[in-house]
Amino acid sequence: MSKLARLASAFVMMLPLVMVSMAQPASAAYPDMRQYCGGGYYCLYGNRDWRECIAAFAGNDANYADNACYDGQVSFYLDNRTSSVFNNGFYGAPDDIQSFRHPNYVEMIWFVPQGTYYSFVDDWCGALPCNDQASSHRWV
Ligand SMILES: [Ca+2]
Ligand SMILES: [Ca+2]
Repeated sequence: MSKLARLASAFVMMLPLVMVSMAQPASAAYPDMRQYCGGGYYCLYGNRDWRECIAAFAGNDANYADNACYDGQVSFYLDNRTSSVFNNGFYGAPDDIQSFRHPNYVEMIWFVPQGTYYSFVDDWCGALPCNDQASSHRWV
């Protein structure tokens, strides 16, 4: 099947799902939390589509082992948990983000330009999975 045909059939299959989700929003319990990412911050989320366990950073962080995230209460350690991100940094270098698999900026797994958000980080890293892997980040 051609790529276009695959896309078309995937789109047709999505339509009933979209209608179901409009009638019964799953977002009530776990809303899209991009709106809680303030200007100047790099925000990380524990689940896809910017849901669950938000953490926001104005600066660099060399090790997430001592960072919590907010999920209605401040809990759940951030380390090795990130599934989606939003770079809401202010325009003007350094305003892009490098995220790393390990503490101390070792092994970059994704790059997020200023003003960009990724609904699922695995779509933006290399051959090795990067979901639930991030342990540090820095502005560049
Ligand atoms: Ca996750
Ligand atoms: Ca890690």
